Amino acid sequence: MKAVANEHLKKWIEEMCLLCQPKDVQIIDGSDEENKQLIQKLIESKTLVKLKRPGSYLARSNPEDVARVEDRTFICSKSSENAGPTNNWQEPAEIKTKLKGLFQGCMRGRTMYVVPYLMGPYGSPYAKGAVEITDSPYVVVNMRLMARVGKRAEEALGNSEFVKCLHSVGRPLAADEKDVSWPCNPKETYIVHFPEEREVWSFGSGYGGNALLNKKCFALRLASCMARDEGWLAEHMLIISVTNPEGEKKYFTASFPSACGKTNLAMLSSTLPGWKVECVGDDIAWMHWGKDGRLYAVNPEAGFFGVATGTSMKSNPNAMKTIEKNAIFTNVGLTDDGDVWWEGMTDVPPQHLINWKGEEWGQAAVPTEKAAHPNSRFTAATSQCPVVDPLYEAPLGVPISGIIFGGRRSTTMPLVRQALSWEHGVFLGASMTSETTAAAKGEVGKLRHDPFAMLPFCGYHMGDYFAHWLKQKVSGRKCPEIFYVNWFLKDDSGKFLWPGFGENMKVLKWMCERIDGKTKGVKTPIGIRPEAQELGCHPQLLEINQESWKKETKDLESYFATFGKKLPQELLEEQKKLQKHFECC
Ligand code: TSX
Ligand code: MN
Repeated sequence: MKAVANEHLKKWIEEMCLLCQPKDVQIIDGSDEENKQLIQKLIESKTLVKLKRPGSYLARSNPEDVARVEDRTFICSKSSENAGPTNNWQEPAEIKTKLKGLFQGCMRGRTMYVVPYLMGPYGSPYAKGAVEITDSPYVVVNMRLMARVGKRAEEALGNSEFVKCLHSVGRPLAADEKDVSWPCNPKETYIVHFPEEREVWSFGSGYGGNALLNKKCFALRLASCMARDEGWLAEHMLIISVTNPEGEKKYFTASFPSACGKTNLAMLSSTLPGWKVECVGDDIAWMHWGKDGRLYAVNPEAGFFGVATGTSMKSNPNAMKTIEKNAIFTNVGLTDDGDVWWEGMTDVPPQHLINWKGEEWGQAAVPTEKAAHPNSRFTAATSQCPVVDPLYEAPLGVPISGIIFGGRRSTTMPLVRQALSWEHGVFLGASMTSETTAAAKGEVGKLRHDPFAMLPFCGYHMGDYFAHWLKQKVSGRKCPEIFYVNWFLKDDSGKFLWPGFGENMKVLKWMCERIDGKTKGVKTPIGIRPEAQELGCHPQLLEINQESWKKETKDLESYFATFGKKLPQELLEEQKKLQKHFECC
């Protein structure tokens, strides 16, 4: 084993070797040669299949290990009150004893990989160092695309403390036992966060957010706690720039619940001549206030881990170009010529392929099985995106002019509106709701609350989180304008009223013009809206239905009540204001 310089890391590796008892230890340096060897090993173990696309591979997971496991995810702060009513909590010392039992000898017969990584651009004062210890080489090759991994990250750690992420697939190998292609332990899966100790312990799953601990576990759950303590924001938001025909550029962040096309918006291909969108990130924004009083965002990630299903040259041509090479695909179909396919990629499916479960697919006239799992993924570096913003790695981030919230709603929520104040904007974030789709588990079309799209990702009490947002308005600061959008309104016959996708550029243009004071807008009780002719859209897209809003406001009252006394008074006041308005008329 190569020596490590950081004293804390040296000690932690020794401790974790004693606990997990791996066959050997490999410190990840991030080199191409090292990656080549890991890929070779993954091909030999049949975890990866080499594809026709240059430098690209396919992985098929165990069918029981296909998504994040929210009922197995815990926020183990010292006090249960700090985890709040929306997180699972267990007493930290008790669960750590349980975890130590599970991790005892869990890496027998496997290599322990030590992955030093940095979240945030190199040289950024906002970047944070961490190390993931994992027994999954699949995790290592994905993290290499998703984060800044290896020697440079280890150097950036210096001798300081770092976030400790421990991961095991939870399936030790006996002396001469043959490995399976996707080792995991679904019955004993635990994703456990210790916010005060800045630690994550993840056991039993090799998939996505359960195993790539840099992403949801660190950059959102732990980082949201750090942000609360240090006065910044760690958010589940994409970051884009919008440039007008005069070449003037504005940056926006946006958060949406799942199945709203966040990655599609992050790489939007504009239909408006002269207007363009460029991408800084598609999932996470770390935001700090600059000396000039403006809010600056960095993308802590270095890659995309996007949903493949539904991605096409029509829905997201720039994502399709991003994954033309050096990409890892998980749980998609494998075509006869060694390429990938998933539902929604093309109008006509291939005649035959091997589906995500490794089965023959396509002979039946109406396939009963899916080619790809609905939560199938692609992994690729941000740098490969053809519309990557020139400042995507700027150490101080990009200045944010607007923050966009949204949700998938077939009724009630108009296409776009602008918040009336910072408090009203925070209220809009807190009142985010979305209708479930077939991609998510559970009933289709059910309304779910997902405040700030942070419900599964906030590492502390959501009431305190709302208060933290409200506190950001301080004199001397220029808060971004806040907007709320809904691309998914339907008419009475069930047809989408708004064409969406590239046409959303028109909505972004209106936002830019509002920010610059170039258009007046119409003030309503739920926010400032455009004139229908400004967007050239159906007037129904901007209507306010009194009855629907009366119901909406009442539902919000009972939702807000679930946060108890931690719900900030300002948000209750916004809700009451609306209730009063819609009751009387
Ligand atoms: O991503 C979407 N966006 C945002 C794009 C930047 N989707 C896909 C959602 C699933 C992830 C959308 N779907 C959007 C949208 O704006 N809008 C819709 C609804 C819709 C679907 C199909 C059509 C129109 C709207 N088709 C035609 O009009 C032909
Ligand atoms: Mn996300």
